[in-house]
Amino acid sequence: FIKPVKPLDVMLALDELTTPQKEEPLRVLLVDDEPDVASYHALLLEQVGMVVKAVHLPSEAFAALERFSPDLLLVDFYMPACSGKELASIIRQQPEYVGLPILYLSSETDSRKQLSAMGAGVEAFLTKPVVPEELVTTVQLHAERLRLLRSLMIRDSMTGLYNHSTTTELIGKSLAHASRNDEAQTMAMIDIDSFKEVNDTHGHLAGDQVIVTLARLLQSRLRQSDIVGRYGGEEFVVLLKQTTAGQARDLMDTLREDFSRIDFHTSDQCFRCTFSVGISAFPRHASTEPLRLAADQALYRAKALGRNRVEV
Ligand code: GH3
Ligand code: MG
Ligand code: MG
Ligand code: MG
Repeated sequence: FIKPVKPLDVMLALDELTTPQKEEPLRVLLVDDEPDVASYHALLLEQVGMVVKAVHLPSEAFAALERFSPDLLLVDFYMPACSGKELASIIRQQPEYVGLPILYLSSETDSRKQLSAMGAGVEAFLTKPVVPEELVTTVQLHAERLRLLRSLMIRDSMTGLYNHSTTTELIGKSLAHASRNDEAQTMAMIDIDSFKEVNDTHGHLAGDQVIVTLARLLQSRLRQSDIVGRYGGEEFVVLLKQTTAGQARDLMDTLREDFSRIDFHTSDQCFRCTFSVGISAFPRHASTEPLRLAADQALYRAKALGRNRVEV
């Protein structure tokens, strides 16, 4: 899994990552008792690239919510088994769906009835027959806002990496999985060297640029399945799946070398930066806290031995 190293590769990978990453298509769950109506609405949304699942009974909605994990729910207001309002109220009571955008779709045009239906805490009431552009735009608007809110909660806004609490949670889950499958995993704790000096010499903005660049380097060179988080200011944590300490050391050493060759520019100066790494291995350290502690101690050794190095 160690990709070949050339400074050019690093810069290319960084360039790719400065452009926004391709978004996953929006997912919409549709609940409508009339299959023809449902497929027409599904078609309108699929035409603009969304992924749509339609169910025809309100009772099917919960299983579909769980399995399909949509970004938005589109509910028919009048259905024989249970009204859209009843369904929306029940869904809203579940903590995990508190933020899920719910839109009604109905032939009901009486504004008083519409207003009363909104009492269930839904975002909008669209009337049938729907204007296609209105459906698409309203769905996009609400679903994208939910995506943004979710991302703010789990990621660090500066780098886009997982934030501290998400990183800790994901590492816990990953180690539990590793334990069940007798899998070797490795933690790497990364800390930028003499970063206070970088800030003092080149300014806070240049410092930020270094942090973002390192984040992108890690994200572009590690596997999709690895966990990469910003643990604190200039400190990052990586959990490498199916990787021994020796493999992790080689990989981190390659990244360390690549990073140290990147030129950072301010208006009048060019500078370089390094980082140090501490590595610890699971199952030698059998849970998150001992693993983190061991990585931290290894990092401390790397700093004490002169920085710009990897210690296990
Ligand atoms: P060492 O090699 O021992 O790690 O030295 P250091 O200077 O990197 O360590 P120290 O922990 O003393 O300093 C870290 C500095 O990182 C202090 C803090 O102001 C800075 N910092 C933390 N978060 C950010 C950030 O988001 N942006 C910038 N520009 N600086 C940050
Ligand atoms: Mg109906
Ligand atoms: Mg630090
Ligand atoms: Mg530091």
